[in-house]
Amino acid sequence: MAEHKNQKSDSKKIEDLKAAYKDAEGQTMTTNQGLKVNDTNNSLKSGERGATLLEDFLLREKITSFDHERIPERIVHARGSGAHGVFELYESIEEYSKAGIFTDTSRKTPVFARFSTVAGSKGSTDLARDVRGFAVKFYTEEGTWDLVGNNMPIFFIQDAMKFPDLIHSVKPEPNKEIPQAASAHDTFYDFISRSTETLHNQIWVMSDRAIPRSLRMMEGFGIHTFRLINKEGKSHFVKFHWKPKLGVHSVTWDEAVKISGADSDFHRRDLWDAIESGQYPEWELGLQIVPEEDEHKFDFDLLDPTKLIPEEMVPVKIIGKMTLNRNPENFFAETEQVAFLPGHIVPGIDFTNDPLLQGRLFSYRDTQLSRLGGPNFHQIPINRPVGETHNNQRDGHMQTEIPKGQTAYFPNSLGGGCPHLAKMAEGGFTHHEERIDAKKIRTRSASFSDHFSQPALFYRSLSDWEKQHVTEAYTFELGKCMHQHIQERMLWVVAQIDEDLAANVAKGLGLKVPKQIEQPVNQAIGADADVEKFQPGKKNVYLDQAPTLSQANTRFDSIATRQIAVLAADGFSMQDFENMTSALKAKDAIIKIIAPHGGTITCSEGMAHKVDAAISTTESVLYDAVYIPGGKQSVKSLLETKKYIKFINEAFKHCKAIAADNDGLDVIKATYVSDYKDDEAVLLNAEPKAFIKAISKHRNWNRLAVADSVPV
Ligand code: HDE
Repeated sequence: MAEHKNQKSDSKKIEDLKAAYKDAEGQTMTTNQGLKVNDTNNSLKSGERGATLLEDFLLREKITSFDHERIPERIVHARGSGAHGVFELYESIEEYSKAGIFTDTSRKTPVFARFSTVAGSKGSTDLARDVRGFAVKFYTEEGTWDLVGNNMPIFFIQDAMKFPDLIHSVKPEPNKEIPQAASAHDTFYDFISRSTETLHNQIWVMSDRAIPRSLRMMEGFGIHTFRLINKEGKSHFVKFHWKPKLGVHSVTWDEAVKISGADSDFHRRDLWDAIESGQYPEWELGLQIVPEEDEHKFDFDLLDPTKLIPEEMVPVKIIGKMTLNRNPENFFAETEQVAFLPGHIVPGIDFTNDPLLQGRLFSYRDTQLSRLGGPNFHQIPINRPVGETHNNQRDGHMQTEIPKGQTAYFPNSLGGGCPHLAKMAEGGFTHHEERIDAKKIRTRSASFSDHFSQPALFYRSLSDWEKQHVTEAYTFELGKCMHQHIQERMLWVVAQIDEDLAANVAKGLGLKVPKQIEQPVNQAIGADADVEKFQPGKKNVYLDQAPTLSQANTRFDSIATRQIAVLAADGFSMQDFENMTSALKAKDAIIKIIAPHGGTITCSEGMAHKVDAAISTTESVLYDAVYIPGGKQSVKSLLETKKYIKFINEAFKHCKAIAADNDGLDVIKATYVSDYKDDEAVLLNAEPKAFIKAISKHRNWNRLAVADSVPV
């Protein structure tokens, strides 16, 4: 079978999947029974123009298969993209965990990662303002471990019992099925403003984290506190972090809205193309480890999934790296059918009593039963572990294995006692023994009642431009709510996080922040509970700022895979082009020639260059930076094609780096950019290295005040 260029296939899991690959190259068409097919275009009829006959088994097989192609989409995280890869450990952490994946540095553990939006349907846009799922399946020697996380370190709610309410509130409203893939509507804010535990995750969704530039440029978090268990059975608490090698970068809301129209597959395409071109995305795995003895030393409860442990309090220890190096062969078979279960763990990793995690341990297996049709979903190739599996579970829909022998029970003598149980020394799994002495009770711990301190810490830790984006996001989202009482209640709630933020949003909405509202009754408790006891307290400042929460402090050291739009037409200066693009390519940026038409254009040296996109088929929002080489004839053509001016103005508005050389400056003169020649990311007749530096900074946010006034 022909291998894709640049795709790695040296993992045990890929070898396993290959057994399921089917390649039609050079083959004859057959039915599912192996009968050779001679005509697949015409049904069997009584006469040339006659009715189709029921006898036509070829028609029936083809149409029946088609009729049943769809399976239920995921109830949440329906839209996603996945890729294969490998996890490598830098150093053993046997002091904390006995898991092979955390102790054996010689291993290359195969992984499959799936990234997703949460609220939208399978066909919705990639650039919705939303949390992103970040799920990784590790096919380890000791069994499959699924780390099913998000790109934000906290969650909306504290108890699984509320999940259906949360999701019903954010999904399209049930009477009109509007809006698709958007939290900006009444039911969501009705729920949010009455469940103040949601505020921390909600303010992250208002931040730029909810509109990533690329799936390759976002962090991942396991969210819950888990446990690591070492050989001696000692437990440490742990939070899992994924840190992208390319840094954490986002687009602006104006871009997100426009990208949704220009290319709703923007993230999916970006991930696919990067892997296809051999620019493998990489994330480092980091751990925040907390000794059991320190469980109660924090101002928040470690079991509360709406709280993060600031890295400034417990640093992240980097222990390994995930590289995604192979695209799926088939979207449905792999990305759609992959089933992640937080309950899939291996010896050395264990759960805590986080009530959200506990509920997830039930939900994920349950949902696969209707999504994938029965209990044998683990036999689907993408879900199979790399090691052998043996037990006495039998039958069910779509059983594809043929278990041999007379016995399907334990204990047995007729089957020689097999499969036999594993001793702990042989890797047998046992749960961490936790002493529990408690009443059975339906309630919420009072230690979960601080709802305002961490959203406030997050907001305080942001840079000015990030704060501006949060303000604009709240104004937009609440502006889409039709009920004033919901808007006002949200304003009051936001004021508990930050009064200036609430006041600025109120201004945009043409409302006032109410001094008082009906008490924000913490509806996380039962009707008969002591309401006063469970009210969220006023915000508490236990850390002034956590700089690691701000994207202003991420990595800015690479322009790899950045898409550079080169605006050129026939007659462009080959010297300018070569000088600039060879420097950019040396740093792994991707050059795209945007010409007035498709096909090829001819440079000043008379050579033909392939056009990547005609200006009429593309948009500025799809690129990271713009370069205009000189060449009189080229520049004249660009000026005659008005869309170029819009293209450049829009790049300027979105704070992108713009460079031009020689005659290319005439194009700049026709745009808003010409008024801002001193801007640090406007490079006119500058050295390529200055342009590279500007691109590596992702955006020139200092331009924001000016950029907002550019009318495109
Ligand atoms: Fe999920 N979630 N979730 N979730 N979740 C699902 O499982 C659920 C939560 C996350 O790419 C579903 O297979 C409950 C937190 C990801 O296939 C479902 C609760 C976090 C994915 C489900 C949560 C996540 C899902 C739907 C509250 C981050 C996509 C389809 C107790 C730590 C995985 C499926 C993929 C998918 C239930 C909360 C992440 C219904 C009940 C917290 C990344 O089982």
